Amino acid sequence: ENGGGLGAAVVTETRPKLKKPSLYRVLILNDDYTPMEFVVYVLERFFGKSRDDATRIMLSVHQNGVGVCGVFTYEVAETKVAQVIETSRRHQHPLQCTMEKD
Ligand code: TYC
Repeated sequence: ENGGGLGAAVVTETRPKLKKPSLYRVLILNDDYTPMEFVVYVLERFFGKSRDDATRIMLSVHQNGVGVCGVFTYEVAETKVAQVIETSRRHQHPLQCTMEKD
């Protein structure tokens, strides 16, 4: 910056406008067939939950139909959803996972 005396260079500092990324909730859905232990495993493996937290979330989904696994930027959320669905499919469980804007 420089208010500028005669002949002085004028230096204008510009800051790029950084926008915070939108966040997305990753949700798991209840169903009648996926074993409780498999849901706990998925929450530990892909969402870094402790066994206790994973068990609480799984039971809440079992009772309420849906639950939040975590909140992530778009591409991370998309990857988690794909990992859960693919792992469930490989194990022939119908567990479903989706994302929505936070
Ligand atoms: N309802 C399932 C059962 O009784 C357990 C379950 C919990 C399934 C959470 C999916 O996201 C889920 N075996």
